[in-house]
Amino acid sequence: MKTFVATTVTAALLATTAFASGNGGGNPGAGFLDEWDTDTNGTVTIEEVAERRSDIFVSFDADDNGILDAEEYAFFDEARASNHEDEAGHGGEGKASVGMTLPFNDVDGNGSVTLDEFVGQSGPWMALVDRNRDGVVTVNDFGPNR
Ligand SMILES: [Ca+2]
Ligand SMILES: [Ca+2]
Ligand SMILES: [Ca+2]
Repeated sequence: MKTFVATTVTAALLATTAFASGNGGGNPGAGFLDEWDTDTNGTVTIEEVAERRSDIFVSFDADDNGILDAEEYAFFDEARASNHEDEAGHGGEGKASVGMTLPFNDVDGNGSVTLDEFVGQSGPWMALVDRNRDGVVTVNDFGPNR
């Protein structure tokens, strides 16, 4: 009887562990939706992206002049690097981080990024991530390439 009980407990523990890891950071796209789906309806729209990008811009524009200069952008790069260390390697999320870089957002190539440039790149950035081209980003745009 003792053996039977021990086996049951072990199986239960294994099941819990499997569920926990399956539900965590290993879910392709989950981290992206956590960050961008502000009304948590499972769909990231261009409006949500534009609004969130504007918030992000403002929080890194340390001197409030409407421009992320190279120095401010360096802080932004650092913040993203520490935030997303655990998410490296998911195809869609890799593209998502490209869309946050200075070269991607500095449309006129003058070395700094204005709020207009940053928010204006919402569409091109979504196009990178929106793999099935339905105009919104959902978990369907992540996961293994098929
Ligand atoms: Ca949404
Ligand atoms: Ca600034
Ligand atoms: Ca610029």
